[in-house]
Amino acid sequence: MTALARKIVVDTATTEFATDVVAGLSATPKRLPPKYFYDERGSQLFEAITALKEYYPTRCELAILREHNADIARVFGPKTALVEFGTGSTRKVRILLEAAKTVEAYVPVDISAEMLSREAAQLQHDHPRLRVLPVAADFTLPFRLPSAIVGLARAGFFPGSTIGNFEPHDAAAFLRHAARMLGARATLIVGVDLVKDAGVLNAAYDDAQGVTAQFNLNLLARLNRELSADFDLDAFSHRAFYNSERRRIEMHLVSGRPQKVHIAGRAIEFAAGETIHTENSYKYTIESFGLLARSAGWTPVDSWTDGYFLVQALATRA
Ligand code: AVI
Repeated sequence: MTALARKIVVDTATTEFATDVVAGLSATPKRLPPKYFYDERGSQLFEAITALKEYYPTRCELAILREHNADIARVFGPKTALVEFGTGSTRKVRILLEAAKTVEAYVPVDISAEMLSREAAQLQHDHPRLRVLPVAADFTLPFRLPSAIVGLARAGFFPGSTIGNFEPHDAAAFLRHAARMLGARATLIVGVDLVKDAGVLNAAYDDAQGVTAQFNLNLLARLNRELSADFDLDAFSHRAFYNSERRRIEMHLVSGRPQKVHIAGRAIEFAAGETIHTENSYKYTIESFGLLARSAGWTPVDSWTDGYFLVQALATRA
């Protein structure tokens, strides 16, 4: 290998980001993958969203977990390893662990190795008898579970209604993948946002303070920062609405005028009023989520709800 060849380091993450963005903005209608919301600023804005009075899902899920943690914990068998898919913060699993005395090992799985090791170390400190075994991986793809959990029963935890950000066929594919990862006689606890009054849903994704608008627009700011794009943020606005036919919140960025934007050597044209579709957040009923889970090899075994949000326990067959 020549000295020059050794110096060229291909940043595959940036390349994939640029490829996804150019593909999405060249499609009709234009779209961007929601996973790119979560740079540092986007993660801070999402945290701020979870504290908004209009954004009920986090508050409702935490309250359900607090009220029913003992019942939820009863779903886990003796000597269990609990695998959390896409951990981020350990705030929710801590509530479960308080009651789940049969959980002997906790496996947080997240792509962000830095946050993962910080959260895992703190949790290990607070639960010295629990085996905390972090895995840095994309939780939507097959990953290797730690050999230290061999012999333990397996349970999964997927809170936050993240399942709603998947298209339904991708949600089913994720549930099948979780079933394969956890194996026979496993259980899975999933947080699911429920279909409800459109006014409540619209307000949750278009709050009065405009935090969700900032979260949506940060995607364009990120493209300017990381891919040297030249989006004029004042020329785009946030639009979120409940599509009752498809039972989903749609988030878009609307171009306020005809304009041309440059990104990664391409010129992208926008008509006035043209939108970039940035996110779907699907809402389920207890029945529709049960059907989805059954189609993916899970059986609903118990559920807890306040009418707004659902914590659903699933089991794989023996
Ligand atoms: C992460 N996810 C479950 C959030 C949701 O409610 O779909 C993302 C979000 N988008 C706008 N507000 C919150």
